[in-house]
Amino acid sequence: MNQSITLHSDVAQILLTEDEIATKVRELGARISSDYRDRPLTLVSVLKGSLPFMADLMRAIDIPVRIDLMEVSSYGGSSTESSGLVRILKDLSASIVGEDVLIVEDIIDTGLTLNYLIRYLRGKAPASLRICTLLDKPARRLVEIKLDYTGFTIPDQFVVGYGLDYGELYRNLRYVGVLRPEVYSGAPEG
Ligand code: PRP
Ligand code: 7HP
Repeated sequence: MNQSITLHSDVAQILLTEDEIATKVRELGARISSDYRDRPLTLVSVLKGSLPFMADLMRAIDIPVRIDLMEVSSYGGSSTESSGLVRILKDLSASIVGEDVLIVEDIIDTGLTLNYLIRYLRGKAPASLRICTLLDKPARRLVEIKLDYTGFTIPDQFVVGYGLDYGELYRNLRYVGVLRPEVYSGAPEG
C-alpha cells in the first residue's frame, strides 16, 4: 500500500493549513519577544506533540532564549481520550529556579496534562510560569487554566498533524486536520 496516500486520506478535513499555522507562529513569536524583551526566557517544550511548534516558535522569537524539554504522556497509544494519569517520561535537564519559564504545548484539551505540569513546575520555583499553546479545545476542559498565548481555538474534534498524533502516527503532516472517525472507531481504548 502507498503509505503517503494512506497518511493524507485518513484526514477528513484540513482545519489549519501550513500557511495559517506559519502566520500564527510568527505572530506568537513577535508577541513573546516583545513581552519578554528585557527578561531571559526559558521555553519548556512538552514532547512529543509540541516538537514542530517548538522548533518553529523558537525561531520566530528574536530575543535570547534557553530551551528545555519534558516528555509527558496522558493519552494511551491508540486513544482519543485522556487517561487522566499523567506520566513524566523525561524531566527538565536544568534548574529553572528564578527563571521566567514559558511552557510550549501543542494542544490543551481536558487540561489535565497542563494542570499537572503547572503544579510540578511551580514546585521548582521559577520566577514566573506562563503557557503558550498552539491549539485550545475548550469544549472538553475539565480543569480551568489561564492560557497566556493561544494560537487557535478549535472545535471538539480529534485532530492530527503538526506534531499531534493518533497511535503515534500523523505527527509529520504539515497541516492540522480532523481524523476520519472510522480510523479510530473500533480501536481498543488504551
Ligand atoms: C497530548 C498533548 C497534550 C495533552 C493535552 O499529549 O500533547 O500534552 O495531550 O491533553 P489534555 O489537555 O486532555 O491533558 P499526549 O499525552 O498525547 O502525548 P504526546 O505529546 O507525546 O502526543
Ligand atoms: C490530545 C490530542 N492529541 C491529538 N489530537 C487531539 O485532538 C488531542 N486532544 N488531546
